Amino acid sequence: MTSTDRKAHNALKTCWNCPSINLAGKVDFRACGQAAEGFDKDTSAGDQLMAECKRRPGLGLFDPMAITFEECPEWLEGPYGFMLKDMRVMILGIDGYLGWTLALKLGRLGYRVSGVDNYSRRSWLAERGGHTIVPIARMTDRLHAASEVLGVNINFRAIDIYRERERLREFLDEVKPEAIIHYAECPAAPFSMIDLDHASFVQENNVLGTLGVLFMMRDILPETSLVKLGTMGEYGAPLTGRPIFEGVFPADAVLHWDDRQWSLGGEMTPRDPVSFYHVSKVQDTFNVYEACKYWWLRSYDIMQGIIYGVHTDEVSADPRLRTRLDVDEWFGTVINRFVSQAVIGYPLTVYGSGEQTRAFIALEDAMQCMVRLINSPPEPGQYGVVNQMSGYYSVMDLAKTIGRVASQEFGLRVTIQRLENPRVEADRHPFEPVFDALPDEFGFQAQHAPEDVVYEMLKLLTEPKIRARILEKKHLICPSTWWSGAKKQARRLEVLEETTYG
Ligand code: USQ
Repeated sequence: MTSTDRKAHNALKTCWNCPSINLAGKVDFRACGQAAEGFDKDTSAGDQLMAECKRRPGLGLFDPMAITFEECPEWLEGPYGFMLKDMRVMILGIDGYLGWTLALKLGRLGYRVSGVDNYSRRSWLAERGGHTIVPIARMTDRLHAASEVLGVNINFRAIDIYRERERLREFLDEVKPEAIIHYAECPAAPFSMIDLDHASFVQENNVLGTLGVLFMMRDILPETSLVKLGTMGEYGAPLTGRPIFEGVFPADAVLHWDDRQWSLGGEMTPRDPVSFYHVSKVQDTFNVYEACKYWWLRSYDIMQGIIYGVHTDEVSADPRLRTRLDVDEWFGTVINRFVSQAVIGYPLTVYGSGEQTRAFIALEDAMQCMVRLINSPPEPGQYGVVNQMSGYYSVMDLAKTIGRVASQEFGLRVTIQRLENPRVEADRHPFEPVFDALPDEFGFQAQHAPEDVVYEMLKLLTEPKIRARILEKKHLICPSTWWSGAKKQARRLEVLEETTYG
């Protein structure tokens, strides 16, 4: 088979995967297994599993496995596989770094995008006196610009998904999204470690917000797929050196103990989170898993590596469409921080030895993954896990790469400093993540290497106005939030001049 006649990754998925299916009353999930017992036996279909299509009611009752996406006129082939015509996608957390970026991309591809946000990311930053260093417009201006520049009309409502559940329920019922993308959580490990109030806030906000969404889906959107943002940090870095599988052990994994052996295939792998924020994601994992089991909801839980970057075609189309970029101690992630530090001549803040290794993925690649997951919904009851990453690197290697690109391409002089590590984390550890599902099952191909993305970031961040915004918040760079509870600035352990690492 050549690449030209290879089928799209989701061509052979069937109505069983499609959110347009109506299973209500036709499949008795309580019977466990795709039991035919509950459907209407008065029909001529006998004991076969039957369903209706919400988009094509004229089909009547039919076998949901009989029609594939490539055969169905509602599914059209696009750049990321077959996509459901005018698919309704709701993004929870649409004002954030990822939510806004995805909204524009989906809108541009022809999805009908709606979204909610309570602007909390903006207020969490304000708590510390920080700001996004890439300026972002107010939501009303963003929406206006999306329509004017890209022709994308987004149905937005300001809602707190945990504290305004009734309003969320009403909006969900009104829009009836066929996929829900759940980004509406507090994403910062250091923020969750500030004190008891912050740890409680993050866990309550994240875990109970998600729990509410699951119950609403049970009640009003049982066929909708949930694409939920988890994190690679749920797994930690197993010191045994065993691979970090995608959520569950592979079918042929075996546990040997005490002269006996058992299959581990399909069992959840152990989690070993690295902050109270990461713990909230582990709790979500179990809540989503249970909801799929009890109510036959369908979900992909995305174990996402650390994101970096500022560019997609859509967010770069107009300054009012830019997505946020945080580089402070609480909300800035490591590559985004290092690049901004390089721009203002601040020695790159490597914590500890810098040998800690993490999974990464560029913003644009992450968006590609999301569209592919939306296009290929799980089956009823399926809790799928993907490790969403495109490579893994040590923090020190990344600092050196950023230093090299900044000095060779932009003439910046970059030093690296090793600081006392405010976190509790192993800095020498094995790390062997498995990340096969997205390329093998969803057709994902990473297209952006760290060097290229860093170059793109430097181009934007060295613009005088943005550089000035980094300088303005320079005092928020050095970490002072310690996992131990200490409140002090991290001490410098070593400085690496450009000549020693370049
Ligand atoms: N680090 C430094 N210097 C810095 C900042 C971080 O050496 O200035 C190190 C940290 O010690 C850590 C690593 O870089 O070992 C990653 O830290 P990070 O702040 O970039 O990322 P993390 O706290 O792990 O969390 C971030 C996001 C979170 C997401 C997670 C993916 O904030 O939402 O879940 O990345 S992952 O880490 O794979 O779990």
